[in-house]
Amino acid sequence: MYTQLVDAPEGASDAASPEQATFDDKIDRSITIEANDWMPDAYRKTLLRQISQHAHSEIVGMLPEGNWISRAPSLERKLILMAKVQDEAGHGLYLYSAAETLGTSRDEMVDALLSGRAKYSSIFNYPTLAWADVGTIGWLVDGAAIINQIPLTRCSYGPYARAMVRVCKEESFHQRQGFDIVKTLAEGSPEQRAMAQDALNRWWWPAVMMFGPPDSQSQHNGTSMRWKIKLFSNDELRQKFVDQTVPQAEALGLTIPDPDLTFDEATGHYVFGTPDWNEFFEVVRGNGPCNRDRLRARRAAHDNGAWVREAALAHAEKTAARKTAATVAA
Ligand code: FAQ
Repeated sequence: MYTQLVDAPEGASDAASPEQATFDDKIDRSITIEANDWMPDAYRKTLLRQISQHAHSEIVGMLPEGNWISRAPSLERKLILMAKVQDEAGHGLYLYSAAETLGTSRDEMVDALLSGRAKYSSIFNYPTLAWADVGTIGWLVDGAAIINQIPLTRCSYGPYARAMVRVCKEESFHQRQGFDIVKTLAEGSPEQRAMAQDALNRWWWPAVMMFGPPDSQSQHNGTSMRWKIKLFSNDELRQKFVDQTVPQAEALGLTIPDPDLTFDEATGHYVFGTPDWNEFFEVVRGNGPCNRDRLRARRAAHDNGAWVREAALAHAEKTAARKTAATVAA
């Protein structure tokens, strides 16, 4: 019953209620919480915050790579990249749907993103300067996303956990396509190899920081882990990412830009340098290299898509009216 100890003012008054006891018991026994189940307000708020931020990340995350669809070096690469970017839109939609089950509408969430009130992943505020960046995003960013998201398929909230199953399968294809691009460049001409190394130099630390602030500065690790929304802390996942990715870089013959990186035989883990956390917090505050561009692009996409939403609504109204007329006639 340790979930009753969660430091959550909104849920505090429910601590002794039968609903709270049932909720705690389900969490303790790893039985998923479903949309219609009673849940503490603080649990609902935390989930909404994380799932909506995650959805926004998928949608904003289409921009750095979408930018390269017309410039991909072959028809095959264009097709693959287009499918990948389209998958990210799908992930955003599954996640908005999962978040809607918690009682907030998609319009409200999108409004929070476009008005700049909502957060999305820091990683998507860096520019894609060369084709190698597209490969590096697939390799590192989708690689990091898989490590972060596989545990989410087992998280305590059913609609989120189920949405993550398909997302993770698709992310795994994305990671492989990225690795394949980087491998092709790494095995190519000296210029291509240099392009791959340059992209790794620029994306390594932002990818390491994607997992969130260090555990010592994470506000939500404690509560989210007790509620089994997060099954691992930010630092635990970051370590898994480094341990998994360094050998991949070695296989590619590329160098991780971290002079402090060493393998600790005793623990079986890599020891790595300290990321520039000031940079991370600046990016999260909206002052990264591309924050303003990203929001400008999303606002323009939303405005340009207004006619599609209007048409879909008009079609839904017509279909509903026809159905009602048919029912009345029958
Ligand atoms: N960027 O207390 P914590 C992808 C904020 S999807 C911006 O540790 P938490 C697929 C955090 O919100 C990538 N803000 O927070 C793809 C909180 O602020 P708040 C997204 C960040 O939630 C690939 C504050 O800092 N993935 O890549 C970041 O317990 C390629 C304190 O932090 C997910 O969203 C950050 N990196 O842990 C798409 C996965 N980190 O809300 C296209 C689900 C932290 O109090 C192309 N989310 N903050 O104002 C999670 O696992 C968690 O939410 C964490 C953060 C681990 C991201």
